Amino acid sequence: MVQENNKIVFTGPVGAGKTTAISALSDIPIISTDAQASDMTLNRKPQTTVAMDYGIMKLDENTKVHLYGTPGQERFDFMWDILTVGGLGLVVMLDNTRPNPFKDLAFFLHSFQNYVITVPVVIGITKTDIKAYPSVYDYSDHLEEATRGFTLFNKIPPVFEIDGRNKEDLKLLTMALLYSIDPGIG
Ligand SMILES: Nc1nc2c(ncn2[C@@H]2O[C@H](COP(=O)(O)OP(=O)(O)OP(=O)(O)O)[C@@H](O)[C@H]2O)c(=O)[nH]1
Ligand SMILES: [Mg+2]
Repeated sequence: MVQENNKIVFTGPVGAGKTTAISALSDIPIISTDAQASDMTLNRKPQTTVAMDYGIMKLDENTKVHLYGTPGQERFDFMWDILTVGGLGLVVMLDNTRPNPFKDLAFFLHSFQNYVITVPVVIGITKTDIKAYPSVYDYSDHLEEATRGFTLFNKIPPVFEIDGRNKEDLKLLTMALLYSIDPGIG
């Protein structure tokens, strides 16, 4: 029987909800490297990922999607390149309540530039329940500027408004990525 293994990577700034998302999606207890954040006021949450998150989403009996989450903090960026090896796609999660989420978009697309020129990317905007603006259309409008100097593998990546705690929202986001990797998947 054919076993299909697919690996995707979740990235984005501190607090965007990467660890929350992987634990909501995973069919196994996630492996996480969250540690007590040294500056709680900066992160507004007690824990932060220092190396990676890992979970598995089972699409059917033979198809597994390996979910890897990166640390959001730039000081752990040595993990970013390691985690993308063998990956088939990227989820960029952005926190709508951050001071400059368009800058975050550009920063993460640039940081993962070598990856996203070869594999598709989807974008999920979280915490729109706390702050409704900017909208998904505003993010789409900023994509050209955010990718100046290189061309994304999927030229116009979809942008979704999601709740990082909501499994159905996360499934939609992940399936959008998986279908752009392989329309026949699942
Ligand atoms: N109100 C609201 N809270 C959310 C949403 N998505 C995620 N959260 C919360 O925001 C926090 C996100 O924390 P994490 O999942 O640790 O964030 P992370 O992206 O892994 O952060 P680092 O590992 O520090 O880079 C959690 O407390 C979630 O419950 C959302 O859409 N709305
Ligand atoms: Mg995390």
